[in-house]
Amino acid sequence: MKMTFRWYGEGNDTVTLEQIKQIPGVEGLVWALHHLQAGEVWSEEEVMKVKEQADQYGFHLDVVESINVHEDIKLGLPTREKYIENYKKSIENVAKVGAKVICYNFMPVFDWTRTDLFKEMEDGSTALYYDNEKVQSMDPQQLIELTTKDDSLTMPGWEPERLKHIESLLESYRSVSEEDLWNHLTFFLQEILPVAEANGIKMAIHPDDPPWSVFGLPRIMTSEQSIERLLSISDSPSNGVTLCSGSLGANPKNDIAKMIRRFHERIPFAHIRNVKIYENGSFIETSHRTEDGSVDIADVVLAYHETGFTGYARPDHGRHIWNEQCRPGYGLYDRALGIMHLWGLWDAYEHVKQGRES
Ligand code: DNO
Ligand code: MN
Repeated sequence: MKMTFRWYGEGNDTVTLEQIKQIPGVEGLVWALHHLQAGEVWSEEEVMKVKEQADQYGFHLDVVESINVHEDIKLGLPTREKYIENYKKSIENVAKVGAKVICYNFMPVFDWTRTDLFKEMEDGSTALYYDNEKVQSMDPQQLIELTTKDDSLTMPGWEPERLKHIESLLESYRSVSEEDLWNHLTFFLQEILPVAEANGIKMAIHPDDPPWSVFGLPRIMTSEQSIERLLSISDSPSNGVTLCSGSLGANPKNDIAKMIRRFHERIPFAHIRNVKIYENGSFIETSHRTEDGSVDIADVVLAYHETGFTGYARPDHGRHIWNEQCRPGYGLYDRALGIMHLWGLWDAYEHVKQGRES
């Protein structure tokens, strides 16, 4: 398991590279050019700038998250051709700084959805929260107003600039079924996988978060069956999954450890975090410990350990603790604690294994 940490870039993140360097066992940054819109080419010059910063601290840039897919590709519009060509150029350019995995998602309009970015928990910390009833009863415009008040504190994928056109965006999806979305994903992958392969890059789709339809939009990466179907699109080693235990884990029917044991060869990137699910379908992001949430994180890490996982991992999100002011889910403290919890489990399993072998 290679441990990584998501970093939003100089001047765009409250966490510094100096701080990340002091978290045990972190070897690489999970990065992106966050100032670019979906569909734009990531130029060689721009990716080189990130490399220069990472080099100063000895971090690799093996994992990109995310090169976002333009809506026209998801909608299957004729204009997708141009954006697919741009995507190919971006793949080639990130390969020049050593990228080996590109995490992406195929969620229409919204990336991950939450109703509360700083929901207070019993111990006084705050965390990202999804209120199922609120989402059912709200229109998207209300939710946008609730979660994008301050530009610097929005969730990635909820850029106010893009969501200005929300009504027409939603309208354009009215006639797009889940089957259509699968077809558009297939078209996209068939175009880009040869380029990814030629550049030694694995494409790793991130599951939908939450793993069900919101606002009537089609969502297709939600379960073990979806992963099976995604992998059947192409046997290319470049066609893989970012297995996010928190996203898939919001549905109690998803057995994450089982998915790891089944699909481990096609998981180049692991997001490992916990969520606590409530009976009405709401959930909150908790600490990484199994006992604090609904996902058996100890078994998730065991599954990676047993299958000899050599891919990349990150703690995904954390709570906001010790009064840290940061991007929702992306503070330093709780993600660092999460990493140490993951290493604790991993090292213990390794210790037991070595003991058995000697
Ligand atoms: C959710 C997070 C997301 C994710 C993007 C991937 O679990 O990991 O921000 O990074 O959806 O494109
Ligand atoms: Mn994730």
